[in-house]
Amino acid sequence: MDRCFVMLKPGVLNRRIAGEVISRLEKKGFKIVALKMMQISDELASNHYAEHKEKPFFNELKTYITSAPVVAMVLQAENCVQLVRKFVGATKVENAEPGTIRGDYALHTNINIIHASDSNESAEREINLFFKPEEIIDWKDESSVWF
Ligand code: FUP
Repeated sequence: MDRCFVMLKPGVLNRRIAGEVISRLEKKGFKIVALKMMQISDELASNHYAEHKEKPFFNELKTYITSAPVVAMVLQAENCVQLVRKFVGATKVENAEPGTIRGDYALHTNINIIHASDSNESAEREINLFFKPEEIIDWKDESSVWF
């Protein structure tokens, strides 16, 4: 089963919508196999966004991402990365369609509220960056018993 790293950025806790966003991800059907709240260090922020090191928005992005705790998650589903990215919406706020998380909750590209891996390779790298193997729980899904 495919996995995707998802991170609810500081704006989510500031705006008290962590439950709402997690609920939307759950209702879509993604299986949460890891979840924790954490304060990102400057070093972790630099590692995570290493590809943007030379970009003009890098320092601002780091300041934002370390300004309050984040909620880090690993989601699991078939074709997980592609589906989560669609669910999250476009990077540029003007392209983020209503109905997507970014389309529904953000007015500014630089302080959007959610990160999702953009490929299976990024997912693996980011999951290893944020989680120890024992923090990921591939639990037995008994949903068919309940519904
Ligand atoms: P995404 O994978 O959709 O998060 O997009 P990127 O990796 O390109 O960008 C990472 C973060 O950098 C975005 F969440 C917001 C920030 N960013 C800007 O502030 N300005 C830009 O022009 C592009 C990205």
